[in-house]
Order: sequence, then structure tokens, then C-alpha cells
Amino acid sequence: MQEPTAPQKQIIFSGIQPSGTPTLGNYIGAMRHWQRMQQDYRCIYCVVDLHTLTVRQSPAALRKQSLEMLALLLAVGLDPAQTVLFLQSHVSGHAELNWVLSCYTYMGELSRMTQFKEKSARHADNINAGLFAYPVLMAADILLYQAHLVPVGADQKQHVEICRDVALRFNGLYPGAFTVPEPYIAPNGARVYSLQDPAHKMSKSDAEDTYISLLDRPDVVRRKIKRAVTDSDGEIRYDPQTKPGVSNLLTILAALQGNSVADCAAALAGMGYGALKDAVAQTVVDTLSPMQARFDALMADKPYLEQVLAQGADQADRIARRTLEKVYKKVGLCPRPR
Ligand code: ATP
Ligand code: LTN
Repeated sequence: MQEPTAPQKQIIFSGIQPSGTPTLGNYIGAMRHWQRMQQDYRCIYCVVDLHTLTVRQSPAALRKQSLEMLALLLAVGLDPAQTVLFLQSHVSGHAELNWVLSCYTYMGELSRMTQFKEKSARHADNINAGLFAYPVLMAADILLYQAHLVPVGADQKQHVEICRDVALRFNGLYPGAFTVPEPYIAPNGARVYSLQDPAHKMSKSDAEDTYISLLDRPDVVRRKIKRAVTDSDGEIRYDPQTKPGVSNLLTILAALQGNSVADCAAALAGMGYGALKDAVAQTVVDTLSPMQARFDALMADKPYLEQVLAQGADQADRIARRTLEKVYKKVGLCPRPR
């Protein structure tokens, strides 16, 4: 009698740019879920260095940040024995599928993307074609691996939707080409805001005092949180419309403690903002300190990091090649004679 085969795990794909040191926003909105999902899914996580070229980078800094990003992902608890971890530029299929998909994506849909509008306003001297076509490369990332789910922060929902639209359009012409992915956006902490301007999301490309980086040491964390913008009514209450600063601090506290914002607010009711800030700072320090210890040890072991990258690139490349061959065949490109 034949052994029953184990049910196939669903595939998860997500990416993060090595455009700086990741922030508490990256961790709360994305990275902590990546860690949690490893057991139940086949996870593939990518440091998307090609995407980072859409904004000018110092070459030396980009190289350093890419390796640090890998070490931080490992420090957060991603396990290369069960999860594929790699750099986007090491798997050429991303750039190749990007080209094909760009011929199936409309200028109109790309020009509606909020991130393009925001980034082109911020980098008005460098509105390059890569910035405009950014979502096409992201769609290639996801579709290459036939991913079912894409865990991201709320700011990336629009990009996953355009990826779905392109996949559906492509499948309409060439049935069975791609799995159509769903975004996975966790309800709590999907958007963490800047500490200085709680109308904007916390971003690693902004000014230092607006975010907490995962490598900020305790004194820096305490100082930044003490200086976070609140309001003048003095009441600890979750109300993002009228109290965005306080609500953002409650979001951070709730996400890291695994409680609801309502419970966190209730536990601090009647206390001042000083107590709220102390509680947030302590919880952040308790979360980051063990991670930083693991990061320091990993950064001291470059051969190990390189081995993880080599293995991840091989594993990713194997999967990516299968999709790419299928796509090339479907659109009518001739196979290379062997
Ligand atoms: P940059 O500021 O350089 O554009 P970023 O930090 O906004 O970068 P990525 O590094 O590409 O963006 O983000 C990786 C993941 O972190 C994405 O899933 C994104 O949705 C999530 N993320 C980024 N910022 C936040 C935030 N402030 N709150 C929640 N999730 C976030
Ligand atoms: N665009 C994302 C990063 C990113 C990504 C991806 C996320 C690139 N490719 C594929 C999920 C899946 C960002 O800016 N946060």
C-alpha cells in the first residue's frame, strides 16, 4: 500500500529592503510575523537589494546593510534549516521575470501607486523608471515562488493588489501560470507611525529621531521614546484620530506585549504620559536586547552568514527557474538548445 503523502504546506514570500537598519515598524508590521509563520508554512524571505537601488545608495553602505539585514533576520529567529533566506540580486530570475511582467503591466495602474507618489515627491531630483516600475519587480518576487500568502505591513497592501491583478491578467492569457497570492496583514500594529510626526509611517529612510532601529541600545530607545510627540490632554486613551501620538505608543506596547490596545490603555488608566512612555521604553528594550546579543554574535561570524546566503540562493534559484521556464514557454520564447 502506498504511504499517504503529507499535505503540501502553503508558500509564503516576503521581502525587506536593506535601505537602512530595520525599524520597530518593520519588526511589528512584518518581521515578527515572518518568524511566527515558519512552522506552518513553507517560508521564503528575501532581502530585496535590487529594489533599494530605486533610491541613491552609497555602495559600501548598501553592502554592509544587506549583510546586517540578513543577520537581523536570523537574530529575530528565522531559521535557515526550515526557511529560505537570500539576497534578491543572487537569483537572476527576479530581474528576468520582472521584464516579462513589465510587458503585462499598464502605466496607468503604476501611476496610481501611493508609494510612487510619495517617493517621487521626496526624491524629486531622481524620479527614475525603476521607482515607477518598483511594483513590477515586487510582483516578480512573489510570483516566481508561486506564493499563496504575502505577510506585509498595511503600507504594502496596494502593491500586493497590483501583483494579484497582473497574475490574474497573465493567467487569463496563459492559464495556470501563477498562483494568485493574498496579502496577510496582521490586525495589530500593521502600521507603526513616526515618533515625531504620527501622521506618517515610521520609516528607516527618515530622520534618526523619528524611528527606533532594531539596533538602538537601551539609552537611545529611552531617549527617543521620552521625546515622542503626544498631546496636551493628558489622558491615556486609544483614539488615532484625535490622539495619534498616544495611540501610536499604545499600538507599540500592545503589539510587543501581545495584548489588545484596549487592555494596555486600561492597565495605565489614570497615570500620566511619563508612565506610558516608561512602559513602552521598557517593553521595547526587553524585546530588542536579546535580539541585539544574537546579532552581535552573528556579525562576528561572517563565514556562517555567507554559508546561509549561498544555501538560500541555491534553494531559491531552483524554485525560480521552474517558474521562469514555464513562463518563457507559455509566452512563446524558444528553449535554448542544450
Ligand atoms: P523605506 O523606508 O526604505 O522605503 P520601509 O521600511 O518602508 O523602507 P521595507 O523595508 O521594504 O520598507 O519594509 C519591509 C516590511 O516592513 C514591509 O512589509 C512593510 O509593510 C513593513 N513596514 C515598513 N514600515 C512599517 C511601519 N511603519 N509599520 C508597520 N509595518 C511597516
Ligand atoms: N515593497 C516592499 C518590499 C518588497 C516586498 C516584496 C514585500 C519587495 N518585494 C515582495 C513583499 C513581497 C516594501 O517596500 N516594503
